[in-house]
Amino acid sequence: METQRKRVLSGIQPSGNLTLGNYIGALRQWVAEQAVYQCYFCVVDLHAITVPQDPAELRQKTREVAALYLAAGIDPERSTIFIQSHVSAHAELGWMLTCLAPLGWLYRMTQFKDKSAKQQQESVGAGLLNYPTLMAADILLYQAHAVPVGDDQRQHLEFTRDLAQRFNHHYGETFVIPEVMIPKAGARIMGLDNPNAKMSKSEASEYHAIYLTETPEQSKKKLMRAVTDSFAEIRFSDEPERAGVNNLLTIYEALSGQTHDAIEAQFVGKGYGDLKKAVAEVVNETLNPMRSHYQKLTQDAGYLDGILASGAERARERAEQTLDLVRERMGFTIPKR
Ligand code: ATP
Ligand code: LTN
Repeated sequence: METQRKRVLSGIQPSGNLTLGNYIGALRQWVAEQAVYQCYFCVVDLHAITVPQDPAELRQKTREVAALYLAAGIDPERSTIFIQSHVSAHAELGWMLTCLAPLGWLYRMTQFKDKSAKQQQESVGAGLLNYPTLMAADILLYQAHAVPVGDDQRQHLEFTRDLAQRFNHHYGETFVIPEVMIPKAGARIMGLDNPNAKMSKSEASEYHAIYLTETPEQSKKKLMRAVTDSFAEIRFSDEPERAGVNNLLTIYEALSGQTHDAIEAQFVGKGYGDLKKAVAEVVNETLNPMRSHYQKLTQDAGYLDGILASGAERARERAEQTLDLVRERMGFTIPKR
């Protein structure tokens, strides 16, 4: 098992079709980090069931997300790709950490407040409250130094750091305290139909999100219909009334790699229609190679299965090592092997 390079871990829930937000906020960074870190990327199916899922669909989405990791450029020779539920240590450490996590910390999580508000209070699942302790287990099992995520996960990372420190304080130095890694441009891509809400894969409305696996025509159509404003002025802005145009500019910035000044200069004297066309072009230029790679992968189920099997094996090796250390620290007997 390699120990020299620093480690990265991240994951995405198989709770719908991956969006441009998932790509810009997470996946794209992961691809770049493979050059520097020893990387672990998992499909977090145990997190997806914190809200109701259809079993057949969950199984299909889990494979789809794993295939998209490959299509986006995660290299299984360099990085470990696996499915969270294939490595039982996640659920085990998740439980141990749940017993250490103060309820007050869990109730304070904004994701819990948002997602539980959408359900009948009496029937909100306990898993939704415990979501962050399972996420902490994902990260701490691999002694990850860095966790690349979008801006919405900042609070969960703070929680993970606090819980790791609490563990180290109670039981002695055990866990690496992980750093959050948030992209400079595009850490929070907004919905095309409502630029004041985060673009999310589990939002059902038709014109909300760009999906990685849709056709270029569908992406273009949605971008051409994106909500803007009546100012007729193309500039970056944090005013809520200009959030639609700002979101389009942010997507353009993240995918073109140009500066704010260069982008604003490029659109002087142009209209929103020109901006939308330019964004659609750069979005499709970025996604099309991934789309064709994904199509090829769907034709070879055996190849994906092989990668997931060897990924789970590598992940288990690292995770079990940490779990033994935790067992030792917490006073469990270590199973004979
Ligand atoms: P759900 O709607 O099911 O909660 P989601 O679309 O928010 O899902 P997650 O699986 O929760 O996606 O997130 C996977 C990764 O993608 C995380 O690192 C998250 O921060 C990032 N991410 C998700 N949405 C966006 C977005 N709109 N902009 C930037 N990053 C995002
Ligand atoms: N909560 C994350 C998904 C997630 C994750 C992780 C991200 C679960 N476990 C570990 C990074 C590291 C989300 O994006 N909603």
